[in-house]
Amino acid sequence: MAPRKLAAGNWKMNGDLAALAEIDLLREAYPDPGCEVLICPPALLVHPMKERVGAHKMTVGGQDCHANASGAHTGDISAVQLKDAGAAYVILGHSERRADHGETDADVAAKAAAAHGAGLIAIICVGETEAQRDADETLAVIGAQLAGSLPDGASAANTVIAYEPVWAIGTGRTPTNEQIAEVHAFMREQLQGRVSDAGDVALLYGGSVKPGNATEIFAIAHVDGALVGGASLKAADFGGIISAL
Ligand code: G2H
Repeated sequence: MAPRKLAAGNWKMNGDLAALAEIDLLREAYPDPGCEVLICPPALLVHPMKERVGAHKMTVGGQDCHANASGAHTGDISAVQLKDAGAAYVILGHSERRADHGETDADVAAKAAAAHGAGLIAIICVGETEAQRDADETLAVIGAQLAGSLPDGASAANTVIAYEPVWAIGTGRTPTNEQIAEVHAFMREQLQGRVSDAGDVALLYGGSVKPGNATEIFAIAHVDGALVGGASLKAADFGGIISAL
């Protein structure tokens, strides 16, 4: 098995029912895409989006889940519920959740274990801040986040890792190809010993991926796809990224 090739869209807190028309455009433009295509909309849209996808092989995912399957957790959503609504994936540990909700690596590992238990593929996000990069701490930060966020039982079948430098998210700035290559090779190495099929775990790059830079980024070793925010909201932009992969 080789790593899955995955173009994953993260709509973040954007989109409404009318925005599901973008799914129709993607379906029509890419009846048989050459990679896996995933959209992670706000949780309210997971089920209607899945219905809109219909028989197309595009998949739908969540942007977070609770570590418990059910219970008194007002406002939260469980992995089991996401699965029931039609999700196949869930993004976990995105830097916006780590910053806005104080999520720790241990929280992410617990959520990933819940996702696996529910039959979801967990996309675990890691990434350094600008201050950490400037202090030459990037690999130490990524290594610690990976070690702390991966649950027992992680495998290429149930886990994807996304490298998202915090300073590149939504800023239009991207690391150099060499910087991306260094982190992705390091992540592949770090997975050895933690995951039996480490060579097959898909490693995504995320942070200001656009149609204009996707081809270059996808040519970097150990980049198996992208986690795309702003450019996933419009089918025309996301389509350019799907085509590049
Ligand atoms: C990084 C990415 C999506 P954007 O967060 O996860 O967002 O592509 O807008 O930088």
